[in-house]
Amino acid sequence: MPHPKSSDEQQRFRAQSAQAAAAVPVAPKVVAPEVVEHHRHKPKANDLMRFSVAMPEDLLMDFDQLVARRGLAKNRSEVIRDLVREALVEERSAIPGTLVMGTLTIVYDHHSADLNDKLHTIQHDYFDNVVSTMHVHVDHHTCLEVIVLQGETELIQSVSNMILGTKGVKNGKLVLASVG
Ligand code: NI
Repeated sequence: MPHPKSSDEQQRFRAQSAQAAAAVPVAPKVVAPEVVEHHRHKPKANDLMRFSVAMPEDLLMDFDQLVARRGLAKNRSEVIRDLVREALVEERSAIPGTLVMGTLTIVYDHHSADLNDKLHTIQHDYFDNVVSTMHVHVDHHTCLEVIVLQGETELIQSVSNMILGTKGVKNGKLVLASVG
């Protein structure tokens, strides 16, 4: 088409172009959302990302033995992920005000003077935070107790320390799990 020169010609050209545009039906462009998502290749939070780790050979050999001990379902990546999660839970559990669940396991001799009473009193004083207690009579003298605790981390740790510090408790350990 020759280039229009006069303003009349330009007007005619525009009118023709508008007619031509109106005559051709334009199909609405439909793109399925999942196709758009696929083409973006945006990494999602749970996508596995690769990175390389450098460590001394003897540490790596020890680590591989740990991986082997954790069973056939685990490999280096799985065990590293477990260790990272464990470290994060521990760190979060240390922040005051964080809600945690704790399992306190203690071993004690029930013949120790007043020990059962003392342990009972502590658990009744903090009944709001004691979810459940399992008592196992290990032998004639020894008892094992698993106390499940719930609440703000500093309170759970101080209740645990009270129990662990009670005279007659032979040993014990608190394990915290972050629930937030
Ligand atoms: Ni017992």
